[in-house]
Amino acid sequence: MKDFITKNRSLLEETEKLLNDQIKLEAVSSAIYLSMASWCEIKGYENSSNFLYGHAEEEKMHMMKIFRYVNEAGGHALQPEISGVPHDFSSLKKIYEQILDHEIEVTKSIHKLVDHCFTKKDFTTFNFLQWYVTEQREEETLARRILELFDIIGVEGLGLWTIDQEIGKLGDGGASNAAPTTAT
Ligand code: OFO
Repeated sequence: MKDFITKNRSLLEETEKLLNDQIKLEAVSSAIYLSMASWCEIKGYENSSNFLYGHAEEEKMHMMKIFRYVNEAGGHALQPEISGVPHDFSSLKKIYEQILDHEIEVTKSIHKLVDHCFTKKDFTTFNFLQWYVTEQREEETLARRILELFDIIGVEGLGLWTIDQEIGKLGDGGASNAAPTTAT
């Protein structure tokens, strides 16, 4: 009976593999942001630290949303192996530059998945992924807004302190707006 259930499903193996790759990428995002939060905390950038702790939670939620979807669709969600997470960062600005670069990579990966689902006519997964398309646009915009603070305020004198204060006004990285999992 179980064999019948696992063999009869709409989710293609190729799509399941790509979704598991995305699960890993979201887990990597969460791990990197947690590491960045810790670095900010020990360097005294309290607001950036809180922002990044929130962002790490948000990425975990992104991962779990796909994780649950894969199993609900009859696949097998795989707990990813994570290694090589950096612990040292050269400056606060470098952290946010890395975040923007990383989010652009995540956007490309989501777009690749969306394109794949459209080509394979898997409109269920295509529809599920639309939330991520919107989320990535928001995350890239947020990283850009933060980097603009460095240009507008400058890092001299009280600059870095002021930038960190402004980042504190941006919230918790979105964790409080966390979307529910796929279960309704
Ligand atoms: Fe999951 O959005 Fe950032 O990485």
